[in-house]
Amino acid sequence: MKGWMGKLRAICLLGLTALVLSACGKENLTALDPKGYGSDQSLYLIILTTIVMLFVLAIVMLVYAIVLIRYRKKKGREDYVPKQVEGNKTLETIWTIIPIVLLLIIAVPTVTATFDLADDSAASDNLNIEVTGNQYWWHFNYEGQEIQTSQDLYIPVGEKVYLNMMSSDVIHSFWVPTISGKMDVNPENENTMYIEAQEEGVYWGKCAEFCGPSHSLMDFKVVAVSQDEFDQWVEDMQNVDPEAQPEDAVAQEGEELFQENNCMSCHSVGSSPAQIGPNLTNFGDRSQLAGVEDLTKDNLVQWITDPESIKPGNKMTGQYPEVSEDEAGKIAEYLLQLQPSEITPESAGNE
Ligand code: HEC
Ligand SMILES: [Cu+2]
Repeated sequence: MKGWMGKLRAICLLGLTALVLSACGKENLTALDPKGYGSDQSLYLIILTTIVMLFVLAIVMLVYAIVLIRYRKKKGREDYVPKQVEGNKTLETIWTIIPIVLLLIIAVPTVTATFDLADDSAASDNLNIEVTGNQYWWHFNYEGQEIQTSQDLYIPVGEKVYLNMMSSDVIHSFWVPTISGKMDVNPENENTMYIEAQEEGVYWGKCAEFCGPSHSLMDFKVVAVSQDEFDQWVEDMQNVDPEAQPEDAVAQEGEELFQENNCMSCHSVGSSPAQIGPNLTNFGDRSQLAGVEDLTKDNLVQWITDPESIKPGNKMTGQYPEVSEDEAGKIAEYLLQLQPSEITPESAGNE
């Protein structure tokens, strides 16, 4: 009976572990199925270092097993002391050289890839985007294009896109596992990196440096579209008239409430660079709210009335007059119709 219970427990534990681990694998949030140069390099280095480590593990376990079997206490040989090899020059040399060689095998490709990914010699011929990390959202400024946007980074597929990255507060780290390596985003100095998506699609990004209570909710997306679609998106974004009135009467009321409730002191629509909160020019085109929740009217009303319940410690909570659910519904109608483009994460295949 007891053995049976033990086995059952072991099977349950194994099943649970498998379940937990399998949930980690989102198709577009994995470094193990690279679709960009940076992540190609990362995977190559992951495999290389794993092989080296397995090699070391195998040798150590082999020596361990030999020693364990050969020099165990045997009947009749209790006083046997094996030959002492302390200070053996040959052995000392061998086990100094092997680790050096192994470290070189890891270090040379790692350093090469690091310099390669930081190479910005072609930056001036390509798209440059200023990336700002904020607690707990990302802002993107398309240099020379008059486009400001937040949360979703649109890029043309197959092109190197140069990111110039800084933080407005604490250290964050920009990471889109499927297409890029990681890069720290600091408040003091600008770090640069380029990304390149080899296939069209939506790639999920994460902040990879602990930055506060909602660090794990600091999600964003890279939307990689064809060059034609990208050009269309740029045109759509540039054509937005921030003064345009919504057609719908409820949305119009919503816009007024948006202006009356201090929302504009942190958010902007259009290309003016208000930086305290996300730019909302194409808010209705997003598929996520604040990076994490599905963008639905209900969730949006919840965000406007109580952002703390969605992202603890966010910088919007308590910074505007209280709005009723009814008012929040009208504001939501206004924000959801901010849809300047047909090119969206959905059209690019967001899952
Ligand atoms: C003190 C500045 C501030 C004020 C005032 C403010 N917000 Fe925000 N808002 C933020 C910040 C910061 C975020 C990002 C929160 C996060 O994701 O951590 C945000 C996020 C949002 C989002 C989600 C945006 C996205 O890209 O998903 C919406 C919608 C929003 N705010 C609406 C409003 C409305 C409506 C008001 C007025 C009732 C308002 N905000 C007032 C700072 C502010
Ligand atoms: Cu962060």
